[in-house]
Amino acid sequence: MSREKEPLITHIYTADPSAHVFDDRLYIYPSHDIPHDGEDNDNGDEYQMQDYHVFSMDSVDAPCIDHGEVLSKDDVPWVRDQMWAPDVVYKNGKYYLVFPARDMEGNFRLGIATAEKPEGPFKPEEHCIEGSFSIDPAAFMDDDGKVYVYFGGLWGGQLEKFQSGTFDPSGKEPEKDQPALLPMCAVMSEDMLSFAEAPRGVQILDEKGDPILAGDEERRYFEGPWMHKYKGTYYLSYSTGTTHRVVYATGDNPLGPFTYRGHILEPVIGWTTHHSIVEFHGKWYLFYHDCELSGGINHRRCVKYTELHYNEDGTIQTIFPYDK
Ligand code: FUB
Repeated sequence: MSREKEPLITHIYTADPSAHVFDDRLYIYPSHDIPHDGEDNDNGDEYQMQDYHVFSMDSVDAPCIDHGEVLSKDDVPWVRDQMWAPDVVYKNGKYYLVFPARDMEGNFRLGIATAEKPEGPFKPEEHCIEGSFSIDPAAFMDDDGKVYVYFGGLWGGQLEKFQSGTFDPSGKEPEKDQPALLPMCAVMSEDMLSFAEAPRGVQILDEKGDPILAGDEERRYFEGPWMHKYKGTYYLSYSTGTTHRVVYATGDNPLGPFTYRGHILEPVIGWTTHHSIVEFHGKWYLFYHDCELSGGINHRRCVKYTELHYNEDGTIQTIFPYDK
């Protein structure tokens, strides 16, 4: 029986699923939401994640296996708390977990942990990646083996406070008629432990070739980037945050510019929306989350998946999360 659009993992709360295929098996690297009774705020304090679990499946209809805790905040010297949305990339015969967390000063940074197997366990580096900041890293390996990490999130993710690369507590979003803040991209070093060059903003343009503006909340970047390649075109997808959509833009270079194309996923139950896109056994899938399992509590989310379809012209068919 298909589990499409149904909670896939029900024994713990999970969110922000990054899905990948390794050795013909599908692996999911999500956040692990911790239930508590605290209140929500724009700083994201309700997302109190302490560790990561890895899940895997033989096929989308097979049992989804929990490989258990593969990294805890107590094992990472630079981490204070809030281990948010991670991703994994395979390179140099190893699996690299790229993850965000608050450092001892309370600022979000990105770190690396390494494993011999896709299901972990992951051994963390002692320090965060030098020059890293903000949240939601998504690692994409191009056909030439180069790894690009896309990242950044507004508000709780502090992107507006890191516009110069260093933390400025007074940093604000641009005025509504100014270009929106951009997702960041860092080319990784060959050993995957550092940025090969300073991260740069990735341009997202409208149909006229003009930058999407900060006031254009239906289309501007908020958080949760993902990169995939389909028939030679690069697809940058992301959450619009305040308007609760997953949207996408396409381009012919992983560093952009990208042109806005449309919606992938309409709003789900809960404030956040976060996704990944993966090809598995000849079909394309969207992995995402909502708060159905907890009856709508924002920080108690559950991972779901559904098939994703392209049109002949390469555009993606919009997914309506509660249509069966
Ligand atoms: O899970 C914590 C945050 O919520 C993520 O970093 C965002 O993308 C949103 O899903």
